[in-house]
Amino acid sequence: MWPAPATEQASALTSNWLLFTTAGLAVALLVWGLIIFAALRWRRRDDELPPQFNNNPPLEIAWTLVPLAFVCVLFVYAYDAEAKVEALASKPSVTVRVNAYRWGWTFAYAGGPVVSGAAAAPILGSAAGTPPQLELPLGETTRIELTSSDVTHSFWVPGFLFKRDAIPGQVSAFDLQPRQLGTFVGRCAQFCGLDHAMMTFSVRVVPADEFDRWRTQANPR
Ligand SMILES: [Cu+2]
Repeated sequence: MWPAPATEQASALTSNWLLFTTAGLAVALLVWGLIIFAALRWRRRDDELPPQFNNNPPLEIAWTLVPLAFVCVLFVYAYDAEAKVEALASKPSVTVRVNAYRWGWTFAYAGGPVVSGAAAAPILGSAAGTPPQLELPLGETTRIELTSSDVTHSFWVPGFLFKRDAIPGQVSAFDLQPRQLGTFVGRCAQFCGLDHAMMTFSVRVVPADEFDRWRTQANPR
């Protein structure tokens, strides 16, 4: 039912999501309950009106302050979750410069290697490529420095509950600390032209020693 948080950053979002859903559901049940109660209790039986009243300050203050308190609490928790997602480690283990272009991705690891690939089945224009794979070490912090070399794209890994726009001329930095092994789907989430739908990539999370072996092997000497 809930997407399993595959990174430390995603776990902050999952808890926030649960909190918002629970709070929303509690409010919904109360409102639905009151609607059903009112509809049954004061349904029309004859031509008499049910008891009428107006101007009830305590009631009005309550239904102003209680929702306000609710929103304030949710704001604090959402702010805290966002701060955890946005936080940048002082010393990330790996740094990758990610460049999005029409219609592919380049993952340039600081110190090598550089992995690049384009749309597998482009509709027009460029030749078919192979969507690239972003390799990440489990449990370590990888700094992504995201940019674009043409139009606005968006780096989206649904399994990480993470999406960030790739904007030409700007570098957006974020950290990913995977806590689950496996291969995850990645896509461009910002419509960027004809082959936008084909602009995919994958993310593979491997144990740290395997990551080091991959890196040594992929690095031409
Ligand atoms: Cu794109």
